[in-house]
Amino acid sequence: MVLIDDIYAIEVMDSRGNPTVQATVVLSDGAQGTAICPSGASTGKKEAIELRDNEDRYNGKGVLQAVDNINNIIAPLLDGHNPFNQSYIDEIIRQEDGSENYKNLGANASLTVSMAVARAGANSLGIPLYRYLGGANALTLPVGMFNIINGGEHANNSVDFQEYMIIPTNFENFKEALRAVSEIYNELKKIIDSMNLTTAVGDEGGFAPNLNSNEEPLQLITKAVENTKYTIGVDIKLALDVASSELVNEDGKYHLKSENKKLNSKELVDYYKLLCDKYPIVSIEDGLSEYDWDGWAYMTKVLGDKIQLVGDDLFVTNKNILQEGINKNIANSILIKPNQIGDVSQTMATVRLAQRNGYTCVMSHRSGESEDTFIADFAVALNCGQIKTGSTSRSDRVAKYNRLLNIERELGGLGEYLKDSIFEK
Ligand code: 2PG
Ligand code: MG
Repeated sequence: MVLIDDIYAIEVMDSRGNPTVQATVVLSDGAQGTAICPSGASTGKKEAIELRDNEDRYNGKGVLQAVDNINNIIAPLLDGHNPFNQSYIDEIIRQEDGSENYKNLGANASLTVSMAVARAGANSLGIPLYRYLGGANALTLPVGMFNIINGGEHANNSVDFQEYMIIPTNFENFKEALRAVSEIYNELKKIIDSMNLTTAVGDEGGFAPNLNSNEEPLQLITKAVENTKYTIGVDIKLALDVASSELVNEDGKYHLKSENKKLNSKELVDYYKLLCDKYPIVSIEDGLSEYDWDGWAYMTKVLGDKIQLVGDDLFVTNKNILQEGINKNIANSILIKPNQIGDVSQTMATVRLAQRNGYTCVMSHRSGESEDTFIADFAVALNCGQIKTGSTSRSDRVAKYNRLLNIERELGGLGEYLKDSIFEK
């Protein structure tokens, strides 16, 4: 029987130049799995705890404590256990931590080991990770949400909304969809350049120019699409991640600094309605803050029958919070970020709950990423149907898209690409 033989961790770099955790799991048959933890900037308050050292080195962002927890606590704990029993492995780590949110061992320790165990298991069996995690049913290539203009916490520009994404909805496969996005992305670069604005990119590889309103990115993206052979509203639809928890001030209002506006929930929803009437927006993430559940109920009532309303900071990939949202008719979709909950099997449980209740699932990167492509396989494994992992630039972002290209090739005619059917309401 194959058993866990060794686990070790080190500190490595993430895409923002901050340290993060890498863990390697070695099995008794010699198979190995390595994983690297992502890290968010606009984090939900109820996310599992990312352990940072808060010492001098790396301006407090060191993760030596989390690394140490893996090397000295988790490794001996899992030694000799069956690597193929993922939920049992995760449960052992959770029990040892003893909290609801991995505040003792760190979710950056637990998740990284959890992912590395899954990878080692897949490698031991000689099958791809998506097949290992999803079985024979893992056949769905996700439609991408590509963040091509960055604002909010992900860039130092004047745009308040965090992410402006394009969704290639009218393509036969992932490969052609990706090509369209790349062509539009490069067209957008020309447009921004011609306005004498910077074409430097933000954390997720989208452009981050200073603009005069939160609508202007939509205008520029529309123009970019129109300059290509693709049709806006038919081939390409739009999505926003407002990350609005970051916009709330002490007065309880949403401050849109670029427009000098202070809006209450209803006024902000009215603003979205206006934008949705003018542009082919099919999805809005964190349109209201994680504390504004009354506002969310209103937004779901007003926009929920037409627009995918994604809860990110709102649900933090947490099954119990999602259940509360389902009970209260809040949102109709959930963002899935494994490090918000801290292990692979709890992430899967949240996806199962969402899918059972008709909530769509969007697999997601964090703004701090690495070359790790776990989420690409995970999206296919869970038949999420959607993924967001940045623009078509920066290796930390395209690594995931490149992985999906390879999965698509591997699946051949058996793979399913959902096109826009996923947004039909
Ligand atoms: C988000 C994410 C990813 P962060 O808000 O959806 O795009 O950002 O990782 O900074 O939370
Ligand atoms: Mg978000």
